[in-house]
Amino acid sequence: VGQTKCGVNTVSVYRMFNTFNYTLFLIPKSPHTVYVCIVEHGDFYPFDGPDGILAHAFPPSPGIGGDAHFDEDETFTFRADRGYVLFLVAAHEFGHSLGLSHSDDPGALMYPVYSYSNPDTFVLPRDDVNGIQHLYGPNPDTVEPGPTAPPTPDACDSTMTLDAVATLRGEMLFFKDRFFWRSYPQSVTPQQTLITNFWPQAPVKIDAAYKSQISDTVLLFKGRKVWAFRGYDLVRGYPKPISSLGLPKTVSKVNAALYDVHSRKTLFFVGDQYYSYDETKKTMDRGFPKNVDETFSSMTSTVTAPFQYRGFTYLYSGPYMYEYSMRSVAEKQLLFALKLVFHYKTRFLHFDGFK
Ligand SMILES: [Ca+2]
Ligand SMILES: [Ca+2]
Ligand SMILES: [Zn+2]
Repeated sequence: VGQTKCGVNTVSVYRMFNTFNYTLFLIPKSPHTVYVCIVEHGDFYPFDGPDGILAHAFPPSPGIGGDAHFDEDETFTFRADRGYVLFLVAAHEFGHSLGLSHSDDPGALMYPVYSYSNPDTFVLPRDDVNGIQHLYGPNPDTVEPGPTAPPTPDACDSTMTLDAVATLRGEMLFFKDRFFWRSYPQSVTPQQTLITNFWPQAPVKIDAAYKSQISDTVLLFKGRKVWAFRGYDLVRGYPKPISSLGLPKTVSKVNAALYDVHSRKTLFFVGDQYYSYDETKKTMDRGFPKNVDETFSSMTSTVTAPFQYRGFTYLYSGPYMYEYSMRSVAEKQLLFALKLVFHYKTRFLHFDGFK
């Protein structure tokens, strides 16, 4: 059992885990050395074998206070997306050692459920910075300019622009930054979760997403690349260039993607135009791209996220949503188009309109 020691009373402790070896954490600028304890230990909180509880830590107090213990039955890794990244678990536990309790913000390090983040690009989220500074005050040291603490997007922020929406087995996934909200038709409150909780190999801040009916995969777009996931797994050969879908090489990103259930085509929105892709033939349809407003009247701004629900097509452009009723985009049976300028949140994220 290594001796652990609390008393590291500076927020900058979080910035110092850049170099560590397997069993020993050395915290520079601190007189204390923190040992990771990966052996049987003698407190009254036994571990539970693989998974479940990964580690625990005691809040600051004399004796055992500040100690952090790690379950030796876990597969701890440095940066693999399987098992548990020791850095993330340790940083969470040392948060407890410093006096932080759990957060209900699903983006926070102190959220009680483990989720994978790439440790090489990890930045302490805003909620944790607020928490530790509430206890210890702001960092008195000069902080080198770097990435700022990412906040967790709020579903009730009416100015928010969603990145993408996808429909998956009766659920709707609303993507924003590192997160998506899952909405079930029956649920009132959508659940917010990290994208990497579902798909550890997925990009964040995606451009577009849709569920392919043909290959039973979820496709996520970012820049010139597309990722395909079957279940939780990245399909072999992905990510691929978006040009593999027949998009011209000049297209640097897809703003939005929609599988149109009526025409059974996938629509790719790029700027003020859209393409129609035939997944069965794996070819782009002739006669495209078309101007978006040729089919979706008065949609002259960029479509940022589309989806369909109960025969209606909904197009987000920034924080606004437009509702269209049509039988088929391909047949252009445009029955009527309602230009509904209201915030998406009032109707969809909160599901008021689905009764
Ligand atoms: Ca365990
Ligand atoms: Ca988008
Ligand atoms: Zn915890």
